[in-house]
Amino acid sequence: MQRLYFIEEQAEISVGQTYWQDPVCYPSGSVLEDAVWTSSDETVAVVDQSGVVTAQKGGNVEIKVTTAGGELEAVYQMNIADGAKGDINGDGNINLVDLMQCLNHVGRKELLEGEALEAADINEDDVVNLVDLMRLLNYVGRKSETL
Ligand SMILES: [Ca+2]
Ligand SMILES: [Ca+2]
Repeated sequence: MQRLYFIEEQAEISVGQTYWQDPVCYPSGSVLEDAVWTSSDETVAVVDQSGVVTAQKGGNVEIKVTTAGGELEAVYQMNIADGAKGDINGDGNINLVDLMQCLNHVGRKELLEGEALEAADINEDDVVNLVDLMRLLNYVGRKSETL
């Protein structure tokens, strides 16, 4: 009897990153042609029909591949780390300290760089400006549940 399984039963990536693994078929045989890939929650991660997973937001999803005829299937768990968006100083919390750092950057008082700059770019448009600052402000001020 043929078996289909993933070597990595669990994988972890961050928001915006992609991941890919093909399942192993035993005994060997090419069963992946026209296989169907699905994600248990497409708001967390989407998977294309080559099995490439793209993380959308933090959470856990199950990635499943089913052979074209539906005879075999394999699943693995995908953990999406929330990334460090908003946590500019990287201390694990998003709070006033981060807000001040963002404010200082936007006000050109103290420019952020590297990972801090990336964490401050909340909407991921490659510039840290008022838009990011406002989102951070609303989040820290609890006006918004999400960044
Ligand atoms: Ca922080
Ligand atoms: Ca931005």
